[in-house]
Parts: sequence; structure tokens; C-alpha cells
Amino acid sequence: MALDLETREQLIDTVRRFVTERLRPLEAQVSEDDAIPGEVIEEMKGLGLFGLSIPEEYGGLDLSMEDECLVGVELGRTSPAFRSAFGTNVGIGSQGLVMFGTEAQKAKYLPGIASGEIITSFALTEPEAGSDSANVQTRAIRDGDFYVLNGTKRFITNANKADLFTVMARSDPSKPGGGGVSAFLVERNLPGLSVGKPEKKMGQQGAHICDVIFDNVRVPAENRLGAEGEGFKVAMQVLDRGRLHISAVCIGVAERLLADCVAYASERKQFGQAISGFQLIQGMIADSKTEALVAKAMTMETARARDAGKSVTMEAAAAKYFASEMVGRVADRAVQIFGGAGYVADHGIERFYRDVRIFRIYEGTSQIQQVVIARETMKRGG
Ligand code: COS
Repeated sequence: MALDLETREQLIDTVRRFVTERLRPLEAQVSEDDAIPGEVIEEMKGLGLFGLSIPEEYGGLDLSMEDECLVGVELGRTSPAFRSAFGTNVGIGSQGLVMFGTEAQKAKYLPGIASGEIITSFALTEPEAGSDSANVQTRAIRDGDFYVLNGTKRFITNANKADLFTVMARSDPSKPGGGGVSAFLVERNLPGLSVGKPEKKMGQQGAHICDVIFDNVRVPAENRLGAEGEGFKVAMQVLDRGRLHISAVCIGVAERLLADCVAYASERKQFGQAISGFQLIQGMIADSKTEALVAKAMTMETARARDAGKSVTMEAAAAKYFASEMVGRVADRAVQIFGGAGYVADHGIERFYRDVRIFRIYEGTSQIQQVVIARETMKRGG
């Protein structure tokens, strides 16, 4: 649902203040501790952040894609790990259920997802199914009123906290590729489901990814999401949406880094003047600003097209491709503008430089976005 302009302004203002006053002062500590304080998670719940995209009837804010992206930009103005705490509930962990769930499935899970009582996770990736996500090897064998799941999922965001997984598993081994894959809502406490230790990562400390192992996990057949064999399409449509959300976060990080660069360059003196007076510094700021504006225009236009009911697979891939590459360049220039101060930990610039690297990889690598863009462009004839 699209918000009226006043409500939208109020929401954005609330999120901006929360980010500025509450989250930004905690960035270094969260990175150090590799954990977000429990009271901050409770405040996020109170603000409704876990339910941004969940329909109102189930207790969420039911934001349009455009409004969600505007909020995503605000959330990008701090360490991306904070957003990750509720990012799966807003995006890949809930949207399969929102788009393809039965009334009974939605009534059972969505209120808890919207409030943050249920943490969700999206289990598609496997050791042999990363970019080639149709090559899912996890098996789902029908046994009466159950499916029995066996296999291993890898790099699953929020798996260590998740109560509910959307799991893609092969229900028909005679069909290779996406056609033999079904999606399931799998509760964490089912016997045989275990979660590995969080991986040590390059950045985004405070956000976690783990293996999820299924050892004869009996999932009630009523927890299948969508029709049998439709699981790959469920996953792809969830990702179409998720890619726009990630684009918005990339834009927010770029805007944050630009503000940091402008402040630092105005203060830092060399050759007897603030370095902001030097045109080579200005050139870097101009390039970063221009690219951030382009990414924002693409992302918002695509979000509005999606809200209008258009298929945006190609445009969402293009937005994610450009925005994630863009924020990599902006972070690189930020280190350059800060110089030695950007390379040491004190200003947090090197931390952002590491944090943004994953944007070019998760929810589809840049190379996968290129494949999606090229295929669709060739299909359309240009
Ligand atoms: N929406 C709806 N349906 C889609 C779709 C989309 N965005 N993308 C593909 N499909 C459908 C196709 O229409 C096709 O259906 P039919 O068999 O009925 O024709 C089916 O899914 C298979 O599609 P395709 O042939 O394009 O599959 P490929 O194996 O070639 O792979 C890519 C497609 C590479 C685009 C896909 O595997 C992908 O996105 N990989 C990256 C996955 C990813 O983002 N992983 C990140 C981890 S999850 S956080």
C-alpha cells in the first residue's frame, strides 16, 4: 500500500532519527562484538521494522516497494549489519509466504514475522548451487502427509536466529533444473534440522550466515509453499524483489559515505587549505554523487513500475548490478579521500569498504545480474 506523503515523511523521519541517534553510535561496538545488542533489536521491533513489507491485516506496515526502498536508503546510512537483523523478515525470508502462501499459512506465520517474534531465513544456496541456483540437491521425498528433507544449505543469512526457513528442495529428481524444485516453510524446531556455526566473514560483523543441515526432517505437506515444482519460480520472484531492496541499501551507504567524505575533506588541511578545495578531490566527490543519483533514479523508477504491477526482473537486476558496483566504487573513493585515515579503523571507512563488498555477491552476483539483463534484453530485441 502506498503511504500518503505526510505519513511517508513521518516514517522516513522516524527511521532517519533512529539510524542517526541510536544505531550510528553503536557501529564500532557492533563490529567489535559481532552482535547487535538485544535492546536495539527490541527497539527495531517497536518501530515496526520487522514488518515493513508484511500486509496490514497481519500486523505489518504493508509498504509499497517505493516506500520500502525509501526506507531502505535511510537504513543504508549506517552499518548494513543492523538492517540484516530484520532484512530477512522484510525480504527474502517472508516474501515467498506473502506472494505464494495459503491463507492458513499466512495467518499462522505472518503476524509473528511482522512483530519480529518469528525470525525468518531463506534457504536456497547450497555447496553446489550458488549462482546455478536451479541445481538444488537438497531432496524432498513425499511420505504420506509429509515431505522428508535431506541436504545442506550454505551461507544462509540469519540461520542462527531463524525460527522459520523458506527452503527450496528437489521434490522431483527426474526433472533437472528448476522444474523439479518445490518450496517449503520449515520450522526451526523440527527434529533433524541443525544449524552450523556462523562463518567468519570479511565484513558486516553483527550479521551472520551459517550452514543449515537437514537430516530426515519431516515437514508437513501443508507447509509446501506454492504448487509442487514451483519452488524455483517462488525463489526467483522473491529475489526480484530482494534485489531492489538491496539496491536501496547500497544507495543509502553511498550517501552516508559521501556525507562523511564532504565533512572530512572540508576539515582536513593540506598545502595550507582544506582538501575540499582541490579539484581532484572534488572530481571524486562529483563521480560518487553522480553515480549515487543514477542508482537512485533507476531503483525508484523500477520500484514504482513493480508497484504498478509490471514485471521488473530485468530492471531489478540492472538496479542491483549498478547500485552494488557503484557503492563499491564510492567506498573505494572514500578510502582515497580519507587517505591514511581511511585505511585505519578509527573513522569506520575501511569497515564500510569491507561491508559493501558482499552487495556484489549476495542475492545474485554482478555476473548473474548481467546474465539476467542480457537474456531479457535479447528477448525484447533491445
Ligand atoms: N520470475 C519468474 N520466473 C522466473 C524468473 C523470475 N525472475 N527467473 C526464471 N524464472 C523461471 C523461468 O521462466 C523458467 O521457467 P520455465 O521452465 O517454465 O520456462 C525457470 O524459472 C527456469 O529459468 P531459467 O531457465 O532462466 O533458469 P537458469 O537455470 O538458466 O537460471 C538464473 C537462472 C541464473 C537467473 C538463476 O539461477 C539465478 O538468479 N541465479 C542466482 C541466484 C541467486 O541470486 N542466489 C543468491 C542467493 S539467494 S540470497
